[in-house]
Amino acid sequence: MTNALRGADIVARSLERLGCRHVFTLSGNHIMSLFDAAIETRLDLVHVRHEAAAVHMADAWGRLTGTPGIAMVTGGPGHANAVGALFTALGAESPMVLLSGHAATWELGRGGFQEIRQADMAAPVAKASWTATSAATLGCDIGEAIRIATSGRPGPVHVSLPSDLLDERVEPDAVVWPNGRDSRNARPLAPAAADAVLAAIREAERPLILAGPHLSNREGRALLARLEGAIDAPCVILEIARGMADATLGAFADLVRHADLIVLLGKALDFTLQWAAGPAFDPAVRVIAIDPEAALLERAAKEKGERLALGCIADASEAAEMLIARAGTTKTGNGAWSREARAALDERPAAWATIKSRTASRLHPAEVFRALRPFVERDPDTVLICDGGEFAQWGQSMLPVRRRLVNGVAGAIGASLPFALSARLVEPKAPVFAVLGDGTMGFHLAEFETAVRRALPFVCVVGNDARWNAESEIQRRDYGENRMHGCELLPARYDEVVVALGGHGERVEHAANLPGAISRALASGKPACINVMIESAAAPVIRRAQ
Ligand SMILES: Cc1ncc(C[n+]2csc(CCOP(=O)(O)OP(=O)(O)O)c2C)c(N)n1
Ligand SMILES: [Mg+2]
Repeated sequence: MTNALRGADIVARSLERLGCRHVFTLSGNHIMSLFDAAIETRLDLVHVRHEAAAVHMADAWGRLTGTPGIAMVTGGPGHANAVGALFTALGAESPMVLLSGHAATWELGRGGFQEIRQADMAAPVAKASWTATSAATLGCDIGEAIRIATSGRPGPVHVSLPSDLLDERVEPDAVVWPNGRDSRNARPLAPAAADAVLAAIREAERPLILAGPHLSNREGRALLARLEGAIDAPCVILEIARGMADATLGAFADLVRHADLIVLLGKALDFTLQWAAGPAFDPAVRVIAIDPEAALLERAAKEKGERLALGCIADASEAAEMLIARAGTTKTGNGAWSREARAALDERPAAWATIKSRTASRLHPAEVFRALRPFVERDPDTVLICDGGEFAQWGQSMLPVRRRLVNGVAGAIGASLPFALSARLVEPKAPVFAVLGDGTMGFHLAEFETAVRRALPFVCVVGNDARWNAESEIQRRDYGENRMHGCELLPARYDEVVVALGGHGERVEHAANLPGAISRALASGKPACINVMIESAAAPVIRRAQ
């Protein structure tokens, strides 16, 4: 039995074999065997202060690299804490795997320590969710989880690992190791289907290609830019819960009403696009759906009826490559429409260049992002993270970047600080900025300790208006000025909290002081918080005068 491996060794070595480096984790009884097994591998355990943060970090890793992020948490309450964060990863189509410790198989149904139906709990927020059943095949569980997470429409996968299987010893020749990463099964777009899509685009006068969050990373954006060039039709990513009202997309809402053909390139037909129906659309608009999932094509067929011109099963990126290849040198689209579309997407109100706060010792969000813009533009590898309600929406629309992480279609606030730590692990040099509201700052403030401990510098810019303003705005609009309550906060010294945790912190009350504060935060080389006192401002909405 001397060469026998523990189940925990099989899990750790399988992760290593499949190219995983960092494991975002928080310790707990059920997974201490995995912590022990990691010592014999090159795995780096990045241990954090809340299980949801571990999931958010794996999510950010998945989004930025396209390779699976790995989170590992303990069973029962650790798993329960982690599950909520999967919702964000699911909405963002992020390839990641959550491994949760779990009560021993012999305890199940007997009131075991922290026993709960973990796989059932994670199922609605995961692409797949199961409990491992044998020690010898734990490597296959890991391989299968990674394959599912990275295939088709990427997304989170959960596997629960019962503690007795992790402790069990298996003879080496009985271990079934996972296949390499190449086992990902890509679904190409058939050439004939690509030709049919291109013919429809050629026939249309105002075609619009819409992609989902999966193509929002640097590589996805570059691919869409190539597609736009090859077919001469605008390609747009819908990646946040505000959908067509995303101010990042400029006057998109005014553009979309003129489209006569919408090609969904792996973009789910959902609320973000108002199901391509209603007053925001031309009633005659036709839709083509290209999607890796048959269920989503069926959903599109049900929604659109005869307006669905074509439905094809294919991965979004594979389909984009095939469309580029088949488009060849014959221009497909309509140059004037493409130029008009780009102008609408780039549109920003001229007033944004000069808006100033009307409140003493408070900045307007536009002043904050005018100051931040030159710092963001300095390095093309800069990572921008936007989180929270109204404040960060200004940042999203005012800061042009190739690499950014946003709350996403899930519309869940709170992930930005874990995202920033993970982004720093992905990107060793270029600045990482997190811009977020003061309410949102509270979700994972303790991760500054993780950032200091692991020497992961980034700059967070908090827009401090002492309220959950997105919800205050709803109260003002729907219930009246005199019925606004339950959304106030203190103008707290988040900067001082960060200093206490070992980082750099400053408070800013005047626009003139912000550039200096940003320079000092970057130069500190520490995780930094610039606590900017702002006046509450509703998120920007860009509409052309009708
Ligand atoms: C997990 C989660 N909880 C609650 C909400 C509802 N919500 C959306 S924005 C927001 C307010 C955010 O406040 P803050 O971070 O201070 O940003 P502000 O709107 O004030 O700029 C809230 C509570 C949500 N989207 N996600
Ligand atoms: Mg706020």
